[in-house]
Amino acid sequence: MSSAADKPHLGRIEIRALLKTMIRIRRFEDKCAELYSQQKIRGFLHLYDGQEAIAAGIVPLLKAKDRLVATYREHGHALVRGVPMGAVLAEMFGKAEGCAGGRGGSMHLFSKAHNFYGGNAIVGGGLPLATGLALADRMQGSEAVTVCFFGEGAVAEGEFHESLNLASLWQLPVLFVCENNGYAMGTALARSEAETDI
Ligand SMILES: Cc1ncc(C[n+]2csc(CCOP(=O)(O)OP(=O)(O)O)c2C)c(N)n1
Repeated sequence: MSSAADKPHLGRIEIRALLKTMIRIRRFEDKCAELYSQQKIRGFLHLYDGQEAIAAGIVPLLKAKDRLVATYREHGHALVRGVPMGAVLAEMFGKAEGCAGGRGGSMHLFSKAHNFYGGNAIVGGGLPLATGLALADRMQGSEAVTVCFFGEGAVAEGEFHESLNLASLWQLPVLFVCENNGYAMGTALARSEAETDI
């Protein structure tokens, strides 16, 4: 049970900054949707509408050395992490100036300079990647933390259980963030998961 005292107390400046970040993501997604319907962006395009608060709230808390792993719904995470908007958009167009050299597209944004490890199209695929990054940091004596965003659809994958087990067993510096939007793409939670209390 959480009480009012447990809730974070944000001032006007912090609240405005959070809202500004959320609106920046939404405006970007709106533009992507427009360009996609004009067939200027090709391939797949998964938007982050309605989930902006998650990236806006968590990503700014990371330090530069920390690492971020996301899913194919990752435009917002990349923007908040500081990947330049032009480099993200160029990636959608498959241009060499894109953050992944134009080879990844919407689902595979990547930026070593920002410790941004995707953009992963495989559901659950980011979890072992994040666990491995955290293990590498541990072995190298780094204090970096890896944050791994994933959808609740990944909970049905074996990789989810393997990754959380190892991360817990070895006490690895990885933070798993489940973005539960109630649907694994078009499949409602109760139709795909025996346990709906994610
Ligand atoms: C290993 C794997 N199995 C199946 C798919 C096909 N697939 C694409 S999205 C999706 C649902 C993912 O749901 P969730 O993780 O909750 O993400 P969201 O609904 O937010 O997109 C599936 C099954 C895939 N990309 N990878």
